[in-house]
Amino acid sequence: MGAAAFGCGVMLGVRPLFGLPMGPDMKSISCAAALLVGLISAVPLRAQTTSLTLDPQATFLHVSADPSAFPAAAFSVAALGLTPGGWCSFEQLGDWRAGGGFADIQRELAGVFSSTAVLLSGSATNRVPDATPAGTPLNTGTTLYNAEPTNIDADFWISRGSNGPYGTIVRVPLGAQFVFFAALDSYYGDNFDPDGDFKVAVTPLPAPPAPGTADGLVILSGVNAAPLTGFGSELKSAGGGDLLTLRLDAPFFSYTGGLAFFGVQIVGAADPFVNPLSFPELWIDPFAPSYLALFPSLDPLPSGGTMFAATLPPGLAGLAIVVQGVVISPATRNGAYSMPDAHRVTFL
Ligand SMILES: [Ca+2]
Ligand SMILES: [Ca+2]
Ligand SMILES: [Ca+2]
Repeated sequence: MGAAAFGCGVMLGVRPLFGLPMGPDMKSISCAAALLVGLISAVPLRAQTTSLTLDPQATFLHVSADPSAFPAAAFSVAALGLTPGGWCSFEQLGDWRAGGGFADIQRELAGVFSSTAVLLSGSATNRVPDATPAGTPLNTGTTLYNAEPTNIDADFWISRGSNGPYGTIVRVPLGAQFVFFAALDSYYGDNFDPDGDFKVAVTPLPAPPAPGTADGLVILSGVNAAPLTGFGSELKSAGGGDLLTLRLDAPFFSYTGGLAFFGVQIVGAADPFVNPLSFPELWIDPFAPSYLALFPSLDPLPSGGTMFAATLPPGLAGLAIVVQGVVISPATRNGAYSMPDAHRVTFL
């Protein structure tokens, strides 16, 4: 990636975000794991991608009989250009090695926000006592030795293995001032990264046009192209003869089997996004005559999500569709439901 490098490994470069090209003015900062909060706050970061080098031996999870595990560093939310209540993406770059018998291919990463930089010792089950929940929940397993539980409620998926996804979009929780990162493993003392490429890229983002709950359910849309989610993918236009592809997915598999619905609301091309019901993240009304179901209401969400594709007929100019879905599951961040951002396709 990079062109010019300066200072503490600061590099200029262009990098895709979930398949979407980003602007040429992004900066990424690649400093050693020893980079401390005060040091990164000295670098202008707003609206830029910051790449933090991570140590796969470091964790915020409980450890047992693992004396070589390191405490995870606390990174300042403000120094990363993030704002509580605002939006950002996290993406794992590179890979790490889970021990001597493993290759340098691991792509598992989690994060957790906190209102303080306090990280308790590895003997505590919940080492982040001031954690502020956000993102897609994940269930971590037990320690390799003594099989002690490690799961905490507040942490979130960033990267989930060799098949991805390798990144996520999160709404920074109110009160969050720090964020910790951890490779996901049951024993940390033997982890290492021989080529030093294990990093997390953090990018502040504007709020989506029609935000959802930001905890793991996503809409993907595409016009004559593979459907995409994430920043810049929410608004599209399409005409007669175009192939429209719409998908609802829970890419971290957190809600597979949850009862879901997925559909489109037909609106006027100039109509704004509205919340028709009493849920602030719901941008469709599945009870309205203008709602068209693409997935049977309250059927279990399949692994891999559900997809709809059709070639558009002519004569739709002046109309648009709002695309959204819902999954009902106790595994969601609010314990009841997850809603993705809504997408909108305007017909030409
Ligand atoms: Ca590596
Ligand atoms: Ca290991
Ligand atoms: Ca957890």
